[in-house]
Amino acid sequence: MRPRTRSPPTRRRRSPPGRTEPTGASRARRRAEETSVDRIAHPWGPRTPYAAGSPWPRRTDRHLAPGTREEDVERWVPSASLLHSNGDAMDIAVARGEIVGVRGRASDRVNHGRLGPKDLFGWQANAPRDRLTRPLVRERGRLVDCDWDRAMNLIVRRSKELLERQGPDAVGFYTSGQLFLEEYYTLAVLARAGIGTPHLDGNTRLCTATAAESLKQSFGCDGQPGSYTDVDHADAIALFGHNVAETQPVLWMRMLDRLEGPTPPRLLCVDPRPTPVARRATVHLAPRLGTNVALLSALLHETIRTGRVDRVFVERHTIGYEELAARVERCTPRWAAGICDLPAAAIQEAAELVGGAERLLSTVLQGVYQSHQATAAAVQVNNLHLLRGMLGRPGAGVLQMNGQPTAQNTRECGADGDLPGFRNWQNPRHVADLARVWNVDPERIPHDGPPTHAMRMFREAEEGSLRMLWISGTNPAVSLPELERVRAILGRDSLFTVVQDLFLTETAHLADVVLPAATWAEKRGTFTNADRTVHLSEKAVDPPGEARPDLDIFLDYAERMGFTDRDGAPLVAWHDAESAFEAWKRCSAGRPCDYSGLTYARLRDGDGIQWPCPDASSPGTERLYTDGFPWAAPEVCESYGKDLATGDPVGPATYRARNPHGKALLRAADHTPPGEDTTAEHPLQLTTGRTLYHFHTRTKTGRVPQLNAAAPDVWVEMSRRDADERGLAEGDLVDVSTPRGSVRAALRVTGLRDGVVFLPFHYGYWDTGGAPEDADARRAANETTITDWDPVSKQPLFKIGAAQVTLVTRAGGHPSPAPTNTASAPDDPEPVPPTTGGPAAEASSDA
Ligand SMILES: Nc1nc2c(c(=O)[nH]1)N[C@H]1C(S)=C(S)[C@@H](COP(=O)(O)OP(=O)(O)OC[C@H]3O[C@@H](n4cnc5c(=O)[nH]c(N)nc54)[C@H](O)[C@@H]3O)O[C@H]1N2
Ligand SMILES: Nc1nc2c(c(=O)[nH]1)N[C@H]1C(S)=C(S)[C@@H](COP(=O)(O)OP(=O)(O)OC[C@H]3O[C@@H](n4cnc5c(=O)[nH]c(N)nc54)[C@H](O)[C@@H]3O)O[C@H]1N2
Ligand SMILES: [Mo]
Repeated sequence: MRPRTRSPPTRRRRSPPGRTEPTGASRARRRAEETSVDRIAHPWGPRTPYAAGSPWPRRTDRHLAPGTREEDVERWVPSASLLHSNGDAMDIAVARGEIVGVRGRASDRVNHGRLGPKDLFGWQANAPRDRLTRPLVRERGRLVDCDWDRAMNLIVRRSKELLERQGPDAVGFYTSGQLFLEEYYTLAVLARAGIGTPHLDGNTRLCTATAAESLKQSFGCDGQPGSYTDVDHADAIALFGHNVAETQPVLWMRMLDRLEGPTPPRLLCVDPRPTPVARRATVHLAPRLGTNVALLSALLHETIRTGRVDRVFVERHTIGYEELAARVERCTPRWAAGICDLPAAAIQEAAELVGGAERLLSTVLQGVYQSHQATAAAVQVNNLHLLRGMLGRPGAGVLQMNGQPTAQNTRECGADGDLPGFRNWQNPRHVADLARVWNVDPERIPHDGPPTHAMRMFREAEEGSLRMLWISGTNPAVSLPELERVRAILGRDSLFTVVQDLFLTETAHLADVVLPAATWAEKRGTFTNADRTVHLSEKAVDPPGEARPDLDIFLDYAERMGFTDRDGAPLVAWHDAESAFEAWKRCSAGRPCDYSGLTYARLRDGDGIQWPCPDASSPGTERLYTDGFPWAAPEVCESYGKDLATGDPVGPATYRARNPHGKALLRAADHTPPGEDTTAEHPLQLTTGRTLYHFHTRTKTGRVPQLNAAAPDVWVEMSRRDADERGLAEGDLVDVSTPRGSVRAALRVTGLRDGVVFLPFHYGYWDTGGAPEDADARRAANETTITDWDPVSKQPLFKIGAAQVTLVTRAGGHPSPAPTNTASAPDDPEPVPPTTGGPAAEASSDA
């Protein structure tokens, strides 16, 4: 029997008196009793089982600061989660001008009231303590305080100098997946039509560039086909390289509630680690790293061999079947078994699970996206759904997941290198249309080659042609691969760096100018989650000191630079979040991501709404592709496609000839081995990723007591066999080394795949003050990762590399600091105390 997640022990308590609820209806639904749960020990809270096709029950989660009573809350301010891509709707509790807690919004389509641990506790990171409150500039090698005028004038002077001396190519912008839509759009306009630079990208390049790319390759355009409500209907759910339990915990709660209800779906998990998803899976495959294409080719082979292709759908809606069928013909389960190092029978079982499904939901994330054949593999998942006609109806959907909360907006607004509104840079009519929206000459918008991707921008900075880099909402000195190189680039005298952040991060330490930004809850704006749901996030409290919303900073820069349109009027003609949103609506009108029907008023008064929403009467669009693939039409499509092996763009003429009527594209690819394979010197495969309790480089979650205590320091995971072979035991301090560098970490022995080691990438140097030059202090996973990327999406390969692990000192009985109730659970629980949060981590749920 597979272990079932035990219901957490709960404490009954009476509902507090005087609680304010938004509507009479939710008051009526309120239970007399609430349960209180330690949400560090029991991250997913109590279960509310439900059956296929019935609505997911509501459950309102809340957490208030110790000593704060419900009646102390003066205002509940609407927002949504900002520490992952799920977009869980929540209200922020405010008292005496401070945030004092949060609660989930029960009426919202996304979460029906639930919140994950990062959202229940993460708001504490806003508190001023060590927030940046004034701009800083570098003087004689040191960062010193200054006022906004001086900092902005310095940036403006440098920008103008560079534009004059070298032209727009000297200036680059590297932004985020964590700002708001209004901010990205403003940045895209000023970078593209103001400066006129091709160098604008987001950290979304490291994150879900492959999600966007795979959608373009298969459907001609970005846009998530599926909806979270597909979980309510699916009879099979397949997760490819996606640890949803830890990275979108509320989406996992929805799956758990189906699993615990009548008619549970069958679950396929493809992941080398024993994640909470793997533990609940009907079939768990733990393949050799970097073999996703081989495995998926075998699943496609079996789909065809067993006659499970939906011939009518394929004929009517797709092109490329013959080529795909020919390509996977030899990809039998036995063939894939050799490459993936899995039993052929297990692959066959997985093929049965997806092939026998009538309502299949698949999700894809970093185990696929951060690998050497990222796009080729992600596209095979789309192929599986196209072959089986599993799109556009309840339960049949693909979620090419996002990771960051606002990554969808980075993409839509064109702050990720693409043109805003999913316009096609190779289509002159799309460029002309954008020029019309902006009232500029089309030639002013750079479009004569593919947009510069982030890895390329850093290369140009290294070579000295990029002379100014403005970094907003990202911490590349911890999150980019091969950190020694990244530090050297950011520290170059020839590069003028501006860093716009909340804290003095590892990256800010290397900057020439540091701008203090306001963040979530301190500013207003909208953002869109992984299933296209748009939420409005209102300002709840004032930012600390002189910190300003990113939008204000960008508007200020545009004004000081004097950017104008072709009539001499201001290029950026808006002045606040709502007017920026209205400007974006005009840019999105008629495009697939159409926001025309949304307004701040509508989003404020109701719950999240999914785009496209073309007019005021539209309720939004739950699923895309309910009847064909209109956005793949040559005149509409965002991309004419790329060669899946080389990434070379396909030209418009070829696309038009191949796909004149705009059908979905079945795209074939061959498995190729990863560039860096294991050797005698580096005999282990290294992968990196996340844990439930931390977000990225921990600038927020590292400052939250409940979250930090659950995973306070770096560790490395290894299987029992590999540990025994090296004479290593739980807690031993080891060096994990690759040809790039090494990390010192405490060993956790787990049930992960033999031959693989895993490092969490969250731990940098800001809170230890350690210097990476010192072997003892080196703890950022990216000291070890390689500068290389998927040829199609240009996403770096954080999940593939070769490493060795060697003993530094014995633990002497001290276990590693890794959590015990996640993928890092020890294979032998005996010597390791369980992860708990205690009274400070109690949160209530009204179910
Ligand atoms: N708690 C938490 N949640 C987050 C974030 C966070 O930092 N912390 N970040 C957010 C962001 S930006 C992102 S992008 C998402 C990422 O969310 P996920 O993609 O779910 O997270 P990862 O841990 O990066 O990787 C997922 C899994 O890929 C597996 N994997 C590694 N190599 C392979 C392989 O070769 N094949 C397959 N099939 N699987 C492999 C790993 O074992 C791992 O369990 O999470 C979002 N949510
Ligand atoms: N080895 C390895 N490396 C990885 C990954 C991996 O799996 N393994 N995953 C990659 C992925 S998927 C991602 S998304 C990246 C994440 O990498 P980063 O983006 O570098 O990580 P964060 O820590 O989220 O950095 C965001 C920064 O923005 C700041 N910030 C937060 N809110 C705001 C705001 O409103 N305004 C401004 N101006 N700043 C703000 C935060 O303080 C923080 O410094 O890491 C990538 N790197
Ligand atoms: Mo990400």
